[in-house]
Amino acid sequence: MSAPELTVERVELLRLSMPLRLPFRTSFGTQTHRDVVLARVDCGGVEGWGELVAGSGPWYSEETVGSALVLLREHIVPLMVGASFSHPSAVARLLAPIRGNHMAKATVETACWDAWALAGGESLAHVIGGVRDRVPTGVSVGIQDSVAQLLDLIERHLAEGYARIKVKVEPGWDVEPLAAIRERFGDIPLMADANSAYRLNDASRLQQLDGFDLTMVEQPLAHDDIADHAVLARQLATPICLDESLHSAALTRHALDLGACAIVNVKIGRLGGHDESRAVHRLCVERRVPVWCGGMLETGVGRLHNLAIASLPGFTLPGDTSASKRYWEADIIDPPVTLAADGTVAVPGAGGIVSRLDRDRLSALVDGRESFS
Ligand code: OSB
Ligand code: MG
Repeated sequence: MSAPELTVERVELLRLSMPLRLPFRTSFGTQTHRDVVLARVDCGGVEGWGELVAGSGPWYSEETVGSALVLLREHIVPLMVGASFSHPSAVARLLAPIRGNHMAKATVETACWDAWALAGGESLAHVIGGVRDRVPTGVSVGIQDSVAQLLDLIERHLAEGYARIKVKVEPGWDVEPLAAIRERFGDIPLMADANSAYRLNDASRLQQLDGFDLTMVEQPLAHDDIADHAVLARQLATPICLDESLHSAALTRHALDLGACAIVNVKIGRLGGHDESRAVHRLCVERRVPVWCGGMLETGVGRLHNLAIASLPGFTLPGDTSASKRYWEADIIDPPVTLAADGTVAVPGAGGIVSRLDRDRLSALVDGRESFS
């Protein structure tokens, strides 16, 4: 394709709060809504959109909506306004001097990819290396008040067609619910996500999960650990997938070299944007390590970015790229993301995220707007 040169003329940050249809409980807490920040990057004639995926508090990672807004206002957006780029990788390089704060950076980095794809008349998925127009999709099911409730919810999701079930676990909500799922639903594709709820001396408890033939157990140990996961991996038959611990392609390489994980969860926000996500994908393809696209309860904007990255060839496992209605009464994109009966979701085509925005719904929800030029 032609490589358009774009200049960032203006960056807008929009704030909105969206109630989740159901509270989402993990080992680190219960979420009832999302405080969303969207970035609109105006490149004169084309615009790109990105979403901040940080939580309201520092429970999944150190970053929060508040910390990201400070970084965006004081450090990230000032570097962006007036900057020109002929390829979005230049944006990642421009932001590289800012350490950490990956979710804050990804908010605008992803928006620049979206604008650049639009300017070139291509789909975002195509320009980042996607090869599929539909991707298999699973669903992440939170901790419930009872096993009966959990089974009901899973039954509904299986009837909708989801290609795999991921259940959140923590000590005391692990062996019993997983045994009940296997008993009720047989050999469905099943995995568990602990969000760092265990310690290395819980290894014998985690060994009990080996009886359930899980595709993987995600992030059993500390959010910033790689070394203990490598020790644990040698004591488990179930493959370990890392989520929280992996913030870059380099850290992913260290984790793979140490044997800390056999599967990698790619989250664009955690990695700082599409550029680093592609680097993680390249590494994992080279090493024949399966990757899949995680989720952060995104609105349609972040969801379309996730679906684009999930269309790359190495994403061989179903992602947490569920349909809009699994999260929202009404999404901010139109049409919303929907699940087909075969368990797949469509990858967005050309036209940019801007062409999918539900402008009326968005204006009704936005309760704060800052503009930088
Ligand atoms: O650990 O994957 C996680 C949601 C918020 C924060 C962390 C996680 C999750 C999920 C939900 O599991 C994934 C989704 O459906 O967006
Ligand atoms: Mg996870």
